[in-house]
Amino acid sequence: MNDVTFATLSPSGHTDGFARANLPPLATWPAFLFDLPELHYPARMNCVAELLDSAVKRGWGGRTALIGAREQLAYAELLARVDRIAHVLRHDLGLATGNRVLVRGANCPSMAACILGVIKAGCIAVPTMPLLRARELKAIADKANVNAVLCAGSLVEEVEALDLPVPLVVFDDPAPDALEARMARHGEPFAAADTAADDVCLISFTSGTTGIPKGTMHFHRDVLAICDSFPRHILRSQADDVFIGTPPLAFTFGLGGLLLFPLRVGAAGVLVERLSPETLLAAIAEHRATVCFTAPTFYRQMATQAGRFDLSSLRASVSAGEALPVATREAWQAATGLAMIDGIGATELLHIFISSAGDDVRPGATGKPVPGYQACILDAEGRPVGPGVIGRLAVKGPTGCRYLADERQRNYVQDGWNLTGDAYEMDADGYFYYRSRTDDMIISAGYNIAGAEVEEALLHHPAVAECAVVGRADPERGQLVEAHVVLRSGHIGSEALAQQLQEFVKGQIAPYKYPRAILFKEQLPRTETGKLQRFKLRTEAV
Ligand code: 3UK
Repeated sequence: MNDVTFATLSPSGHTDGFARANLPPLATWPAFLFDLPELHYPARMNCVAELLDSAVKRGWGGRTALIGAREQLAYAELLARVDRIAHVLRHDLGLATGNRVLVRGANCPSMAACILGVIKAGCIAVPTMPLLRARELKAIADKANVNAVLCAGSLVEEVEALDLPVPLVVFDDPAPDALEARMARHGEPFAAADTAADDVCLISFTSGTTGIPKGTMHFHRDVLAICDSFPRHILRSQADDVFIGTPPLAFTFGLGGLLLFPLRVGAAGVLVERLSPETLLAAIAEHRATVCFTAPTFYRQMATQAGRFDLSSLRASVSAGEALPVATREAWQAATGLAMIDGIGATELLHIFISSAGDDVRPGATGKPVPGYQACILDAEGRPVGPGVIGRLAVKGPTGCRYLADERQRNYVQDGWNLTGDAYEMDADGYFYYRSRTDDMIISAGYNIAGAEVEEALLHHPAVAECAVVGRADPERGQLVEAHVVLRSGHIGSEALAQQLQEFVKGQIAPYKYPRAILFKEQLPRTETGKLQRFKLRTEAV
């Protein structure tokens, strides 16, 4: 197989050279693989023209593209809206190609249209999550040096507080200078900006459970490459699919799963905000959704209520963002009959790169590399290790890490491999098993303990709704295995129950791994992308 590391980039279609100037040095890029014919893209292309204009040209104009809480848009209607937005950006606001546009909103059709409009205009979309506060938004706006902001009317306060010296246009808003009023003045089609396949179109900030957020830069070709990998080969999405789920569009898990993947095949994406496990189940039934994307804890909570809803339309459920415990896989399968599709993705690689579906699923394993990607396990010195040895997960494929002006590029990419920061193990058949984050391995009295294994054991207990196991600094043992447990309703935390849980764990896994401390909690701290914030548990006062 050929590793293609581009010694040069093709001529940019951008007037503003910010993105090219702030890409990491070529020598620090990962290798890129384009062996598969479906990953051969033309040197010049705009990914939104490929996703949207081509769909309408193919005769899909009347098909439903997006379903929101208040409106539905057919492909032709979405295209018309995207074109109007592109006109506003380039003509009314006078933005140049290559300018960065921060987009802020909850999941809804207008948020999606804004992201697509920015990219079709040849600008670079910087999507941000609704829960971010002024300080976090400021860090992103500064780092990406944004030239304009598109913000949902209901979320504008935090942006106004920043007092950025760039145009701010609100959308989903009746104001006379809002995006909708401006769009009404532009009826003509917008010819997609003539960009290079390797021009940056998206800067996605990592959800960052720790540290300063990193901006990951993605090309037009990367956006298509994720559509032509996981959904094509593992999910096997088709035109009659209806995608639904919880991840925000500003998280690449949601951007791919709820917007890009459906558009690539002429399918529909349901975009509704603030879904709970219960309302997601209701929405699946209401929209006859076929494919669901959400995090493991959501599936675990949904499993207990699934019986009350008509989920007969659902054919695939994708779990990502965190490790999928076998107990959760089993509960979901028992409730719905569906074999969960686990998949590991990362903002740096844009979407899922290891996964398996259907008969290829092996419980406990994330899966095998998605066609187009390669993976292996490396030891501390960077040498590949064989089956049964825990080491650092290393990946390469059509997408890979390019941080926006960030020294941490050298940590994530070594010898052409993307190092995700996960400790994994491979079996003799090439399946990959998640063990922990490399920096989360608990070392207690000389033993290496993967928190996920202890969590797995606890989750099999009927009183446990959710749990998180961390290593807390301990003078005697170095680290102490500490479990934070959320109980199912009807159970009350007590010393007796804690002891019962400890015995329960000892009955399933090597006794030295049992949680010496158990703390009962109302809820666990999570990011907006659904990830557990383990560092908060490790450091909080007890
Ligand atoms: C962890 C998993 C075990 C793992 C993401 C799908 O999560 C996404 O991106 P992030 O940048 O985080 C990446 C890290 O999250 N992780 C994700 N999926 C799994 N661990 N099993 C899994 N199935 O530590 C990884 O390094 O927030 C997920 C698609 C797009 C994404 N950006």
